[in-house]
Amino acid sequence: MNYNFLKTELKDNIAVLTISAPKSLNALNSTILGEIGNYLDNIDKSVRCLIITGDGEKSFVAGADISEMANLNAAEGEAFGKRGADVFRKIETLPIPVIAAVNGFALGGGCELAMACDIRICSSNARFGQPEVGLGIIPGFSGTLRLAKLIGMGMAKQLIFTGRNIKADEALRIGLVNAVCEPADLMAEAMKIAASICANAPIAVAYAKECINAEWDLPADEAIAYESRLFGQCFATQDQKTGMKAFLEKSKAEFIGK
Ligand code: CO8
Repeated sequence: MNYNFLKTELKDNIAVLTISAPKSLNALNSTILGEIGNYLDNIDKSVRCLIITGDGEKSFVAGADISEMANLNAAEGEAFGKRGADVFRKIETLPIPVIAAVNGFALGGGCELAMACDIRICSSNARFGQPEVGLGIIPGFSGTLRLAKLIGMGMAKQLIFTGRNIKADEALRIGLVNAVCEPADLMAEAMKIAASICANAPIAVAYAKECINAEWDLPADEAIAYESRLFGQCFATQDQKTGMKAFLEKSKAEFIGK
């Protein structure tokens, strides 16, 4: 599939999706959101891990496209917000892990995109923030929900109410990212994490993601039951037999995703 604003690569079961709109520091307009949604709907079945990054050295995604939003009315604003939120929810519920490799500005919708991913690492020049209130809006791609979940309500409220941008080291300290690396090392580091995920049983990884996502919102007893059910389902897979047999034989398991 050819896209106007996305570059796509696939190597050893790892897909890399690069958002590329250099004139606007990769800001997300409706077309780009549509392309990302289309890409996710058609992602190759062989992919076991997806890395999302931004084109260039300056910006991951500098937010939703302000020029597209400037003249929206309330109904159009809600529709635009829903469009982004739906695409980001697709990322969150994709049955494979998604890593955000944040290579610069991750502001507004860019920070929200990173937060919809399962794992975030960033380069030392990255900047995060939710500057929306300075534009007269609020985070509209599920940022109020995910930022509070990730870093706690107090810090999320402060960042959103002030609109302050933070540097990579502060993002690491508050748990918004898992690791910071030199810009030149970012993609290699993301590939390394992806490769270590790909070495594991794909269905087990998918079930683990599903459990962690689902259990967050469930009462403890239901969450425990949810995990027990998917734990049981693992024993219906060939990869569980392969993995445990390999352990007992002191050999390396080759998982097939069945
Ligand atoms: N939208 C549109 N264009 C953008 C955006 C953006 N978010 N960010 C940057 N650009 C454009 C600039 O307008 C500029 O274009 P031009 O060259 O034609 O003037 C070009 O990118 C380069 O930008 P700058 O010259 O400003 O570069 P600087 O290095 O000086 O500054 C910054 C970089 C700090 C990233 C600066 O561009 C900036 O502050 N950008 C806006 C950041 C921002 O506020 N993002 C949040 C947007 S709101 C949002 O994301 C809401 C999400 C939820 C939507 C809900 C829908 C209802």
